[in-house]
Amino acid sequence: MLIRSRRGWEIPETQVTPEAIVTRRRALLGTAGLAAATIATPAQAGWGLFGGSAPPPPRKPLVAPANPAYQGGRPLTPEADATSYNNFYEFGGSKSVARAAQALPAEPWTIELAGLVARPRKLALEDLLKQVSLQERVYRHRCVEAWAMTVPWVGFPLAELVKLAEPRPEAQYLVFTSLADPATMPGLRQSWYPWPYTEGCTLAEATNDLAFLAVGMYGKVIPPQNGAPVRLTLPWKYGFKSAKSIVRVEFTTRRPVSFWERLQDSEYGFWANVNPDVAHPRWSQARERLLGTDEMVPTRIWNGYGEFVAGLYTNLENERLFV
Ligand SMILES: Nc1nc2c(c(=O)[nH]1)N[C@H]1C(S)=C(S)[C@@H](COP(=O)(O)O)O[C@H]1N2
Ligand SMILES: [Mo]
Repeated sequence: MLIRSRRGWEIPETQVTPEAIVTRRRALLGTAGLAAATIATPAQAGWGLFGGSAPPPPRKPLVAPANPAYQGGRPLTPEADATSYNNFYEFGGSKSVARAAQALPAEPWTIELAGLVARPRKLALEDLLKQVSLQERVYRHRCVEAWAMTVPWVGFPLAELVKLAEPRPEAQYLVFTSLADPATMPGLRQSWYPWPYTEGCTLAEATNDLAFLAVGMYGKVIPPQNGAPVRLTLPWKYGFKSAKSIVRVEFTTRRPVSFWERLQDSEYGFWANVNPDVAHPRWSQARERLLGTDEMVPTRIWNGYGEFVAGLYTNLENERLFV
């Protein structure tokens, strides 16, 4: 295994993982050694994690017209990095979950539309895809842990799903639920996490043009580790808001409490909009590390998407919009 010495900018993974939980887990396991074994090293993040004899299965092409309004503004992250350095706690707490995630049962897939909608129902993903405008958008993604990537997603605006759902006038929030399948997801055995993974946003955020549901990346069907077969991308918010492998979208009047918020509200709030000037309680958010090159670049407010979304927040001065 490659051992690389830590560079000055690197924050120990114990500080940076969305884990107050690291401490709690250490207490539970009783030994620091076991806890350390769950922490990813940079060397674990490559294709090597699939093992020399077990290459990742080839992905089917999925090509859609590029939407010129969303070009990323940075060089694309190499596909091998974006698809091998992941956060997907259902498959484990390290970044190297890609191989384990190959077990995700992504086909067939249905999404339940629930709560305050005209007609609560289950939609087959393949039927849904016939009713939306599939397109490619290059988005920057900023994880709360201060790494970032730039990815060509194939998908459709979340607003199109909202329209199909026909929310009732009282609906104000959307709640997204990720698959929780104990048979294939070893992370679910870690019972101190509030499974299933859930996230939420306001109806106004969901119908903003930036909010996107991805079913592909790099011109191919999205791989399991990145949230197959359908995951959210809310690129002006920290990455944990972008729930993977979504099985349910509920419309509600009450603001949901999401997975990370339930674990540690002071560190992972409901809004979680990107802002370099509002530090995470345990580290600075001023800069971010680009997957692939490890270059450090300044973080921008709203992850640089203010022209699209800043207007959503003008009457919310009393809310904790950024952590
Ligand atoms: N269901 C689920 N969705 C999730 C997560 C997760 O652990 N489970 N991690 C989140 C976090 S913290 C980030 S940064 C992104 C990572 O997406 P990627 O693996 O495609 O880079 O997924 C988000 N969505
Ligand atoms: Mo993240």
